[in-house]
Amino acid sequence: FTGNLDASSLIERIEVLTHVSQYDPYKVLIIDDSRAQATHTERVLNSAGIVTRTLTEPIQAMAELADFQPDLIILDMYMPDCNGPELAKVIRHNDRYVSVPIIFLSAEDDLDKQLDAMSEGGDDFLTKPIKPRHLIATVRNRASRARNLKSRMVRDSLTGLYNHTHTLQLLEDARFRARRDGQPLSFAMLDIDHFKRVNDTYGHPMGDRVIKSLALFLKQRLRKTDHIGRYGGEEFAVVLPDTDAATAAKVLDEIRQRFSEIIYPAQPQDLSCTFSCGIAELRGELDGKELSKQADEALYVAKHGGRNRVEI
Ligand code: GH3
Ligand code: MG
Ligand code: MG
Ligand code: MG
Repeated sequence: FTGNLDASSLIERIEVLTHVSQYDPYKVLIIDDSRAQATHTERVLNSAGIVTRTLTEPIQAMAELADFQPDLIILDMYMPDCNGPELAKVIRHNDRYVSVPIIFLSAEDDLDKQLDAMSEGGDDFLTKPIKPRHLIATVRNRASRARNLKSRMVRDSLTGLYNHTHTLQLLEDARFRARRDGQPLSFAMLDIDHFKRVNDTYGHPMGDRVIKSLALFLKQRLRKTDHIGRYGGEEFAVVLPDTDAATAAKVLDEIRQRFSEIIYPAQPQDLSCTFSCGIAELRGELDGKELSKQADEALYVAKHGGRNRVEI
């Protein structure tokens, strides 16, 4: 590569592209039955700008993981209901948390017991008392690498948006929160109109450009709290927390309008594109599958109603 691009500015660029937010503080879930122990750990980590949440009842771990989405877990060895290694095994059993680092923090100094705990899913075993700098460095290093890896696993490489699988996981998390908080939730599905023609007339690279530009357009115009996914080839999905269907339709319709006004310089003639969109709102006991099915049905109506429109 040329010019004054050094490695760090290159990395910065890649992070902008893939939206890895290395600048968001790391989030650590502390699971320890002793409030006093947990408070000490919290203070050390908080002093380094790391956000913490503490759970003294391991039984709530799975719900807390879904809600807090920590970068890393600090786990006690001995707790009344359930010991640390057992809990690590349960956490690891869930697809979503196979790669979240688990660090045991305990006064246990028997190496056999430490190694057993690691074999159940722990990544590190830190023995108390531990120097604050040691704890902070371990947490930072592990969390940083895990965050990088995760962002690569959950994103689509062409657009940097969330991939299909992760979009559905985000929908599940959002559904959980919407239910808990009694807030509305909408799910939108978008599909570019007559996209085959774009590829056939202008070539595949031009098609890719349109896909990337719609991705960027959605990122710019939606809220930071909305989750945008590339659902398939020229299909996108958006999870809109705290938003009812009518509001979602208004937002997406404005995006639809603006997107249709973009002109891509091309041969044999300049190109513009439109998309159709279907929206469904979470109601009653709808699960994620049913919600996306309803959005898909609304999308079908939009397509058959003449395309370039938003339907609920
Ligand atoms: P409709 O308005 O009914 O959606 O028409 P359409 O032509 O968009 O419908 P269809 O889903 O049949 O075609 C989608 C096309 O998108 C087919 C495929 O070649 C193209 N496509 C899928 N993924 C990509 C991609 O990553 N890049 C490009 N350039 N084209 C893609
Ligand atoms: Mg304990
Ligand atoms: Mg399609
Ligand atoms: Mg299409």
